[in-house]
Amino acid sequence: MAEAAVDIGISATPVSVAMGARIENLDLSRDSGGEVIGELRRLLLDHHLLVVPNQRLSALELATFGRRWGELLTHPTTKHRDTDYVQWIGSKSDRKFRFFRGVHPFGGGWHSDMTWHSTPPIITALHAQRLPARGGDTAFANQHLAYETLDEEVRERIADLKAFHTGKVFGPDVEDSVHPVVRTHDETGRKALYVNANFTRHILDTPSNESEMLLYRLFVHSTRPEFTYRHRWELDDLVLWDNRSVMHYAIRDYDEQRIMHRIVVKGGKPS
Ligand SMILES: O=C(O)CCC(=O)C(=O)O
Ligand SMILES: [Fe+2]
Repeated sequence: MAEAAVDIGISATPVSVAMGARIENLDLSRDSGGEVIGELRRLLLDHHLLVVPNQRLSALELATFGRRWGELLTHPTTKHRDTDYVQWIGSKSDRKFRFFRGVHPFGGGWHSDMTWHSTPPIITALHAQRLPARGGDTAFANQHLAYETLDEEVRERIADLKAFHTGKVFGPDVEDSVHPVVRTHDETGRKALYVNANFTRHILDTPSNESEMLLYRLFVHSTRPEFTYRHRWELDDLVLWDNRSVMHYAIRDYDEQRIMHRIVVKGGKPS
């Protein structure tokens, strides 16, 4: 009865040209029945990223919300104290993190989540707990647009290629995987580039210098500003994205503490 009474005329306002929509007037601690989740799923397939502001959810409530979307994965390095299914993403207030040299292992550098996993998460949700006064945005890049705007000749060249992704940045026992360079979204059928500078090391059956040059070319193209949206966080924002469609980059330009809670929803094997 309560569920049927929910008005699911959820309104979604685009947040950029490349992707994303903002959903107002939703309280996910209350409105998370099947119809709401179904509508959010549809919106996520259309927009690839959803910003749902003003969500007050504990870590356990976030995990409960996440389970409505599918099975949750854990992460090797970042477990929340209340549940293994929420990742606690934070840093000590320590200047050495600002403008971190190279790629910071957690979220710095463009990536789709956990592509080193054999069945990487299709959806990630990030919930803002504590934010610096300025900075700490997250950037996103639409990989359907990236794929669709490649030269025809490059699209043909990469059509059947596979790439090796490593999880060893998180520890010697974390798995590695091989995935197609072009991923077909299993729900929309749309193709996307699926390589990233954090975890993709080389292209299979390709001489190493050629593999390196091709990956470099793809990495540069895939993050053109035209494909991006940059999210400026407010406390209690919940942002969900589809890892089959977008890459993201946590921008480490701040000194203060920034804390996020995260859940990741398991997917199938990319194809
Ligand atoms: O902290 C962020 O903004 C994003 C970190 C990240 O890459 C992730 O949560 O998957
Ligand atoms: Fe990430």
